[in-house]
Amino acid sequence: SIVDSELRTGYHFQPPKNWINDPNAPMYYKGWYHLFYQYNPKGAVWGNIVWAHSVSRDLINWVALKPAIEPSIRADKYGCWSGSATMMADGTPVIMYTGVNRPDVNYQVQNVALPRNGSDPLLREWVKPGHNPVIVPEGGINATQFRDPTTAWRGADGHWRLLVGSLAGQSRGVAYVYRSRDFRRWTRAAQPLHSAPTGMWECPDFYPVTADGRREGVDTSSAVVASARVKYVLKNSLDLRRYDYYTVGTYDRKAERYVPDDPAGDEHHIRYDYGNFYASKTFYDPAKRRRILWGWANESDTAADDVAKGWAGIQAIPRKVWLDPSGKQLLQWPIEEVERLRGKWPVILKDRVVKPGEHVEVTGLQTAQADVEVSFKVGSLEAAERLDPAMAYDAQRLCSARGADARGGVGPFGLWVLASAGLEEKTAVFFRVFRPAARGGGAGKPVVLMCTDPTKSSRNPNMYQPTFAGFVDTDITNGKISLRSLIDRSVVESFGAGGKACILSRVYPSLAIGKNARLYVFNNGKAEIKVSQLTAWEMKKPVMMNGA
Ligand code: DQQ
Repeated sequence: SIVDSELRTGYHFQPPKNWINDPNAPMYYKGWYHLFYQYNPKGAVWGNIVWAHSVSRDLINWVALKPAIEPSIRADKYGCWSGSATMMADGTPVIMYTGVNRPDVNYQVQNVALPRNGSDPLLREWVKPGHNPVIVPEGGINATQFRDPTTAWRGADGHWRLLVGSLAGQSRGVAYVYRSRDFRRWTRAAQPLHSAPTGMWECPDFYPVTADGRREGVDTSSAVVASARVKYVLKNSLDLRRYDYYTVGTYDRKAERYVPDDPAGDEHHIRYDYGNFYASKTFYDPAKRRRILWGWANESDTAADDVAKGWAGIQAIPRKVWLDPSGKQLLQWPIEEVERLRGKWPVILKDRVVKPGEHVEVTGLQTAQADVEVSFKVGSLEAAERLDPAMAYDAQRLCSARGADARGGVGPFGLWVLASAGLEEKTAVFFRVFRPAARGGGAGKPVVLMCTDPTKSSRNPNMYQPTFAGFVDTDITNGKISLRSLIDRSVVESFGAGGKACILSRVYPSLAIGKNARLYVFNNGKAEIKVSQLTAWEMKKPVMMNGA
């Protein structure tokens, strides 16, 4: 079993001990970023859930405060589950969260909590008004699958609207709309905002994005949202599959319904992240006019090891999100503040050819805790393998069937991170390029697959080491593609093609830890590739203080 302290993350958000899950109610208030999250004060497994609370000036260095919301009223006696914050017109935040109010079944209601003192920028104390719960399951709603209220938005009529995730019948994921004039009395709209046959929708998120190619974020309740230059994103966390998928579409305000642009969007399952990333939530940051995404990454170690380590769960590095110019998907990039943790002297590799079968070590720095950016240039796409039409929609299967060590045509090429000296241990983050499956003889653009293969990441037995993969919607005909990996001891968070596809993976090396972790560029394809530039920085530890 693995209990090495070298596996605790260095710069990802993590409390000193115990279990954490979903990020809750992220917000910016009077110069401080607030992060709440699901937390078990009593151990490293899920249970006894309260809202832990941390604050930061820069989303990187954190001060832990005492839990903000704990079971204390009838309507949340058995758990304070996920929820969101909304800024009232006067600038004070309100939190809406799910309370579990029965010990025998997880009967769920929605409650509000208000700051005791709005002039405290740290918002240390939260009070629960006596009129809780404010939303209860009625009209045939499944009371045990009814949770995770979103940030509310205000319509032109001045009324608030928010979503609650649910399950209708056996298998329909639903986002119910509730309306209120005063954030106290809520009425459900006759029709849900949207639904799809995907199973329970946990942690819905619904927000506007600018549709004119700018990276600026849009506030959920801003006046701009009524303009044509805004699109909407609806994200849901699929309880059954444990991943977050989203669609891009339009919000029909009159009908109070959301319509995805791609009618098959709910089946295609574009994901924020093709790895370990769940129950995420965005918020609008007025300080830097951007939308930021927070997601939770669970351990993929055994529960017994979690208990032995005394901790479980991390938050991914916050990502800025904006709409790709194609309008079809989002782009994601680690918030710029994380770059302040980079050491002064990066190691740089320039114009280095990596021949078929070759690997090149990047030396001169510690890489257990590092940030690596690479731009690759593929010599020729001639050698690209033909995509098996049977696999054309299943990145995961394609990647598991042909792991990083399987010789390919164009690729696999990419990085081996957290690698041991003898390469007994390594986590591969890579690309593989295919010729499109011949359909009607037309030659479409090459298909780019991005994968993380952790099957060799640890010599320890009995680990859950799923291969993760996604297609990257990028044009590689000029041979160019980029990769960035945030490596942090037991997490590898990677961004392909400038944030078109992301994969977060948890790994637990036993040899490739601390100073013994190495970094390589590898090429297991037939085509030569060139590293046009690789820049690798050691990452410093941020300040994680206890201010409780
Ligand atoms: N986690 C919370 C729920 C949510 C789930 C409970 C998602 O509110 O649906 O800890 O991870």
